[in-house]
Amino acid sequence: MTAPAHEPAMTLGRFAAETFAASGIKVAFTVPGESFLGLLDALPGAGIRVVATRHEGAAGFMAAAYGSLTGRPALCLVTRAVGAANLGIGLHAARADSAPLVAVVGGVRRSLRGREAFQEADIEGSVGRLAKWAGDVSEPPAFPDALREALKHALSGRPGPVVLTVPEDVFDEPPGEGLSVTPQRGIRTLQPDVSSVRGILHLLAGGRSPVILAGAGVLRSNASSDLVRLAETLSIPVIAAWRRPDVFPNDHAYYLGMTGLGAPPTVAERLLGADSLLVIGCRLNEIASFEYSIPAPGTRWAHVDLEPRTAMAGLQAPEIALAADAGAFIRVARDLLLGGVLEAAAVDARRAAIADDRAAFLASSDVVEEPWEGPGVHPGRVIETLGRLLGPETILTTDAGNFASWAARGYRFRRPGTFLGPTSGAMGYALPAALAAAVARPGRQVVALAGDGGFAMTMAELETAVRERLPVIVLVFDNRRYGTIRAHQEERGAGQGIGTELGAIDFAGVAEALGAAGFRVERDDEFEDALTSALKARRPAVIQLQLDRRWLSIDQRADKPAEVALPVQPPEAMEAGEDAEALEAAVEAPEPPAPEEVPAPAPDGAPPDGAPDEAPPDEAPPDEAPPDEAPLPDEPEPATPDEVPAPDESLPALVSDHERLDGQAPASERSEPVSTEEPTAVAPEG
Ligand SMILES: Cc1ncc(C[n+]2csc(CCOP(=O)(O)OP(=O)(O)O)c2C)c(N)n1
Ligand SMILES: [Mg+2]
Repeated sequence: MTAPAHEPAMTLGRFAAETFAASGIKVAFTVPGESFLGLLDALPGAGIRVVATRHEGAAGFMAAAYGSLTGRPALCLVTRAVGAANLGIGLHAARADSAPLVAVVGGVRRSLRGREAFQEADIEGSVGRLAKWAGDVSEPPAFPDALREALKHALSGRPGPVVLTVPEDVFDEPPGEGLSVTPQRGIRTLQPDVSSVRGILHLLAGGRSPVILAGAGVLRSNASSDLVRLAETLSIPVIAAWRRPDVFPNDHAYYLGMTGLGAPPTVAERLLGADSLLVIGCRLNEIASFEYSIPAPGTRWAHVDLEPRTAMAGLQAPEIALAADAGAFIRVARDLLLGGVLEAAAVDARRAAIADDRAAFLASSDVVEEPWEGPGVHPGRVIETLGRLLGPETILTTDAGNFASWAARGYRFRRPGTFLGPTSGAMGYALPAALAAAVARPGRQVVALAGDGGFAMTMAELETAVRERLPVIVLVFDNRRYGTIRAHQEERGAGQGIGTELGAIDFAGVAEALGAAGFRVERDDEFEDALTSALKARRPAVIQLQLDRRWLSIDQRADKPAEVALPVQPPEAMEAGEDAEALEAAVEAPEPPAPEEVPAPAPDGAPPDGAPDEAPPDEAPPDEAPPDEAPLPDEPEPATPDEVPAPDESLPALVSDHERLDGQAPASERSEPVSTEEPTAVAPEG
């Protein structure tokens, strides 16, 4: 069959565009350059949306955020040394967040290489080193394999950014003989070793004060609801890793807060006091682990991650390191528990302890109690108002900076996939990330939180929002200083503000100039009206919040000494295993927390408000996928029946044949599901 006359000639640029599209890539963020037009111009024809941005750093943030939210890579197209250098911060952000991202750098023409050509540089050996993988195509025949390799690295193992540099003229070359477009695959969901799962369940069941620390891996595998049920089944509370607060419903009675910057003191205390700990889908980086004080020396712990920690650089290795997809682990763990129910007389004690811990967390995470009459707005009251007015589906993004500490402590996330924040701590992230969220989740309200310093770094992207019709709202916490660094200066006793004092910007006016709506808020009682108007406007908007400069962070006002310090010495972890005998008594399945008016978390990945997400979450992978490969992870695959172990009879500490204190048949024999299988209820508190 001959191609229709209007169809453009097949080139390697078009081949690449179609390969990206066939592999599930839907959007490209770019500042165009003359060095990749053969690819750029082919994208719309392949069905890939092109979003032109105002800076490659912002394009990188958008792609990183898109990858974090969806688990699928976006493209980032940039030109030669200048565009690649600007892109660097986005690569670092994606790397830190384990977000898939495919960057293509248009390089100098083949005939000019190595001759100090215009904007020529060793991209692979420079910026490429910020990425998980980088490659450089030298001749057209190498291009298809390089594409395949790039996609594989972006998606396999711990996902991350890849950088492929392609000489400009290669995109215009005809494809080689017999070359056809085929979707490139990620690696199939990594299933856990069942005996290790059993070992981890024993470790948790044997503890007196166990905790689960959950991170992005749980979100990526759409397993938040499963985690809720596992936590309820085991009567174990959950703490979210830094900047992953949406991994567990914050209004659930078992949620005890988020680690890292802005955490109330109860979070570190509870983790340091844990005698057993499951870290799942979390890298345990410096901030998330309170400078590596977690896990405490006395804590027995297990790590479930695509790349679990081994002993390194003075860090302790886990007792059990299990390389597995977080969701697959949780599902296998729950299936093992189906054979019976937790048999521990200590369950009641555990639940009582969780209730106490929850009360302590709530008491220490109040962000509005600080008396304040102005001038300027009270940041905690802003967060409280957001919590009241924004629906549970609203996606929040944040920038780096101390202004974010009020949200970190006081905002309650109720659904998975409703938060994006850079674990790289990169300023300038919030607005581009909000745009990416609006692209990926059309119809969902998106609100970005930024300081005046961070917002000014990427605020030109407001024009991108206007042009692309992405009605995001930005809250600018304006203290006219790099307040975080100023706080560090204060701590060092050098509070003169060298380099940290900034001038005023009329951010509301800037917003208007860029085609967005602008609001200025100087008093607490003005904020609610401004937010309501911005929400109604359905177009990009900036709300400039004037802050008194004395607010340095949630725990530190310049006129008051800091009240919260990281515990240096962990309290003694409770003695583990002392109550092993308690596990011999069977008890009824733990009750889930009482249902209430807050709806249960939506099925993972589904837009609970019915908003049309870009891809339906339940798209099944094609059956014909080869055994070791699967398509890009639109949806993690459910374990097939033969991958799921049968209910396990060999969990003596967890499961017994005398679970029937209430006279019921063993759970595995009932026709009705056991209570742990019932729809999850979410208990509101506070
Ligand atoms: C790209 C980048 N440059 C520098 C820093 C160091 N840094 C961290 S917070 C901060 C100040 C942020 O100022 P602002 O956005 O106004 O928030 P505030 O600290 O005032 O709350 C700086 C400069 C950073 N994290 N990222
Ligand atoms: Mg500031």
